[in-house]
Amino acid sequence: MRQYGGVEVIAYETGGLMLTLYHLRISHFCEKARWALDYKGLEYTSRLLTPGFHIATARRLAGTRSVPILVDSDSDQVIPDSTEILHYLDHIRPDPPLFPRDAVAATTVAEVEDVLDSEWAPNASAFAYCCMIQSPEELRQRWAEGLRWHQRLALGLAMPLLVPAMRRGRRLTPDMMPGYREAALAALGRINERLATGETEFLVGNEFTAADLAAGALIAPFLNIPGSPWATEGTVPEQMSTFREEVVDSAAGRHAAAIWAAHRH
Ligand SMILES: N[C@@H](CCC(=O)N[C@@H](CS)C(=O)NCC(=O)O)C(=O)O
Repeated sequence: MRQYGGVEVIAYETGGLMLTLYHLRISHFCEKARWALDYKGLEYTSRLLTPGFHIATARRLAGTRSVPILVDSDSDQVIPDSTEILHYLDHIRPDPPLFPRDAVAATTVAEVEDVLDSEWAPNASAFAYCCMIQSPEELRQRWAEGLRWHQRLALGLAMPLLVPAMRRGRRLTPDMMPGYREAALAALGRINERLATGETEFLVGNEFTAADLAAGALIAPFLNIPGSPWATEGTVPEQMSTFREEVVDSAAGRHAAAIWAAHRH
């Protein structure tokens, strides 16, 4: 058994690969990595982390503060960042590809993925957290899903510190919401434009690529898809339901829903 930054990595051997994914359940960036691993048919050990405490694990493993992080104990590689993970998986399991072999198409995929990663996802997430953080107990319940008893206990104890730290650190205050919303919808508009000019069901070319996977994973949290980690029953704050409606009614939202239905098994 090998050690990474003091953390024991217990991995199953799968065709010579020993992969462990450190992730959070309701994180859309983590969904990108989970989906890519499933798409490649790769088995992996799942290390579900406790929100808040995941930052310390990320620091120990990769010197970063965010997840997902993939550890390949076969090659002693630690890969932080969802996009890097997708590239790494293409490297170790080329088929089916996530990035086209054609260089021009691969550049376009990377550009579309970047709009989703850097413009849509952080703003949409900040907007959603501005809403959720107004009800810390509901947020705790959502975060607690899938965690083990000691993780739930730690989360419950940490919540009174976590909530104000997130409000300050990630600027999750009501006055910031219009800016996050506008930036997220502008990014969505760029994806809509791309879909309007496309001739196939995919964002780039006529094959499923990392661009479609990123759209599916990063937009799905706003589509309330039954069975997804983000499905909620009951009412959500009005600002959130209006935002969700705009996403659901957009070409990008419809694309993400179709991609999820067809490709997220
Ligand atoms: N660019 C990174 C972003 C990952 C990210 O923002 N992860 C969030 C969870 S959704 C996180 O761990 N945030 C902790 C922090 O940044 O403090 C990726 O693609 O993996």
